[in-house]
Amino acid sequence: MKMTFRWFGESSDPIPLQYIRQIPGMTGIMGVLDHYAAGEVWPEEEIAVLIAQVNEAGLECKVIESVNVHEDIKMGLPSRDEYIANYCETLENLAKHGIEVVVYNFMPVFDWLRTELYYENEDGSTCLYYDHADVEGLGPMEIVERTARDSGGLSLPGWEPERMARLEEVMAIYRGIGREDLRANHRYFLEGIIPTCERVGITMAVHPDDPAWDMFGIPRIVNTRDDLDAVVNLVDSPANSLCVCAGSLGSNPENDVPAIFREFGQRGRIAAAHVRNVKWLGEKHFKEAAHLSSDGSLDMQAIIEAIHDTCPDVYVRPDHGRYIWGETGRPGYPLYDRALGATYLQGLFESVTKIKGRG
Ligand SMILES: [Mn+2]
Repeated sequence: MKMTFRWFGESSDPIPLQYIRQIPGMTGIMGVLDHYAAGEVWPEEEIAVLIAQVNEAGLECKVIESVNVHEDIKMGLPSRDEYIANYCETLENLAKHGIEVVVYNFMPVFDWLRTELYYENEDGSTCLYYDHADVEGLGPMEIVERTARDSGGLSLPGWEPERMARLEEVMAIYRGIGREDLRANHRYFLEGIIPTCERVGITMAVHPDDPAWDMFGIPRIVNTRDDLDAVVNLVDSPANSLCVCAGSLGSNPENDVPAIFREFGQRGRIAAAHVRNVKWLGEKHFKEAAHLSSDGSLDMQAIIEAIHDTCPDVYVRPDHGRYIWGETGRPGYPLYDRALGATYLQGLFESVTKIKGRG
């Protein structure tokens, strides 16, 4: 298990690389050039600067999260071919600098979605929180405005302004797109990029939808075990793999998260993993708990044991965290609580390894 940490870059992440390096067992970051809009080519020179910065701090960067997929690709518009060609160019540039895995998602319009970014827990810590009843009374534009307001001016991954600017136009197009159409568009995208991935040695890792159900009547197609099976079958290549996210899949109690890790790990199709906990509060209603099993609803030991048994060398990161000890920053991406998560997950891994031997 290679422990990594999401880092947004020097100009947009308040957490210095040196602090990340000081977390025990931390070997690398999952990096991004977040000032490029979906569809733009990432220039090689800037990728080189990012990798050099990370290496100088004593860390490695083998995983990029995310290279966003342009909405026209998801909608299957004629302009998608141009954006797929750009995507391939970015992949080639990344491969020249040692990138092995690229995480992306195929969520229409909205990336992750929460109804509160700083929900206050009994102990005074805050966490990301979601209550579907809250969403039902609101239109998509109201959710966008509320999320922007609550984030205190910080840019949020997945909520880039250029994506939100076209919201109404895009929502109208999606009303005519069904699940199978969206899956066909996903297949078209993968068929367009996987040959490049195979040639340059990059593995694509799709992140599940978060939360794991349809939003605003628009289908989402990466929610369940069967959805993940469908994705890996769209193009049957190891370069077409998964970023299994415990918290996203775990938002739906019907998903058996440890079993999903075990199955797709055995099938050799997990290229990256996000390991965090959620606490179910009711139907489509949850909060993001601390990583510890007893703080939430997921069995973190079973998840780590599945990773140990089936994909022990995978790139893992603690996913989101709570805000504790007076820290402030980007919603979901604190230093302290993610550091606690990283050490806890490594403790579980060490324990399984000592009991069972190396995977
Ligand atoms: Mn995740």
